[in-house]
Amino acid sequence: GPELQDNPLYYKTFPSKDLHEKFFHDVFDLILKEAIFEGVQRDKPVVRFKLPENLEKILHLKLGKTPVKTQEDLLDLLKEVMRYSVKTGHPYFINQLFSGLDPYGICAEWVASALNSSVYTYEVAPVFTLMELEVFERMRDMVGFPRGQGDGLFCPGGSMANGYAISVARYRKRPEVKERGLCGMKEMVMFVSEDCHYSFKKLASFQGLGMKNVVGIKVDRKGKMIIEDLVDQIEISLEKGQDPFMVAATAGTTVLGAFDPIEEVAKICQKYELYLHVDAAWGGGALMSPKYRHLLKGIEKADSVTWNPHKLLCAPQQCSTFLIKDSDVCTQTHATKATYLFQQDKFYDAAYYDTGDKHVQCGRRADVLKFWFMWKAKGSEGFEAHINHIFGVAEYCVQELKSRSPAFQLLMEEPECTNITFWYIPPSLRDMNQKSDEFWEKLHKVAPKIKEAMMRRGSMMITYQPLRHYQNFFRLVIQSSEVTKEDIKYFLDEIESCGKD
Ligand code: ABU
Repeated sequence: GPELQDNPLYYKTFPSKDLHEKFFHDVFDLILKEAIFEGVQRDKPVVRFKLPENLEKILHLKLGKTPVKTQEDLLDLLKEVMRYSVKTGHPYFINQLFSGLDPYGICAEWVASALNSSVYTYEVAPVFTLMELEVFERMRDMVGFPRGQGDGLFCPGGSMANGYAISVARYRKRPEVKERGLCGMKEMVMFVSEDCHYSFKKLASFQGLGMKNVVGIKVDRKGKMIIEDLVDQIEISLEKGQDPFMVAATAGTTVLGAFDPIEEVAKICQKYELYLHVDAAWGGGALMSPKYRHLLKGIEKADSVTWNPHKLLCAPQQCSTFLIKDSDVCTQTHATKATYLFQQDKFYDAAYYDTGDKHVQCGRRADVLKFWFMWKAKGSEGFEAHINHIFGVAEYCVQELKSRSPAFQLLMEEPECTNITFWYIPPSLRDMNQKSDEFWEKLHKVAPKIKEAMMRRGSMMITYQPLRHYQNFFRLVIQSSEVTKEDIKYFLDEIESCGKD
């Protein structure tokens, strides 16, 4: 092709039909081939793994003063990006709490990128502002807030949504913090399950509350918060003269997929006048299914909820929401009334429709579009069918693991969500005493080795971790409706194959 620098338009930040139209089509074809259709076939690798020092040599990452020569060179760079990136839409990517490739979600994501909106004022993002209002109302209906009332925020990830809960709960208890800060105040304390997401500690630190004021409540065998310990810890905190202000229950813990007993937690919150947040970032999608929504029984009693449609519902990253029963408190907590953006003398109802000031972020992508568009394309009944399918495959996976004993041993015999946790026990360890330290020390090293082997083969990706007193175990996560019972057999066969002594 012609040299880029020879074209007088090469530096322009605006598409030119002459210079860019074919390029757009070429890139689109490339995406369809490498990332959407062919690249995620079962006979193609999930990853072409290279160690960083080798990958650096393959990729053309260095930036310089002059542009590359031609648009063909630019296409080659994108090919490289796609070739060496993990194919998270591949059915054999069961590594994280997101996966799948929703066609409508992805198309909507492209539209959002092309429009390049920032959803802080109605004047800049009229369609997305109204769309957010509709989506939040429907999500609050699903949660069960009375008449779908309240407010909502799209957030850059579930961690930030949990951070909003901390911020709003603190404001509710001590509104003076907004102006004066924490100086001279009693320690404000919150309570979470010991298996909760790490974001609570991070955001408590970020907001000046301190990580030690996030008190971990013991969990039972199933990974659920123990109510008696919650009561004990609240009493201890009061005796110490601290200022308890919030409990965060989890609906679908990150590793075990456990659901805390929200209804019972709500009763304790009512008794001690504590704010109740439910982190349903992972498990929230189950609300779409009448068959599985009982897992979140009592969630309607929460003051606020984190729910990430990019997890169980497979919306493209990122799609994280913070839903709250109180319509005004997000604005009261966060608004600073920047006069250059949120002018109150606009010709429409800016106090209602300019939603940006209730956020901590300023610029904000239109994450709403992908979820709204998916909802239009599937209806709630499509989401219900998706949830029922993935929970069904997860139930099959548990049976398959049981049938492969003693090679596999479940950690959670009856997982509540679609994360299935288990150990693979290689032949050489099968006759050892499972009560001995030596057995567990050896078993701890097995999962990382198998993970390395599968990454180098590119055959699949599944994560492992230790948790509390449990040594390294696998967590298999199903959220893509593309995953089948045959795939489950493949996963277990592949783990056995990588784990041969
Ligand atoms: N924020 C939770 C996601 C991390 C995971 O996939 O385990």
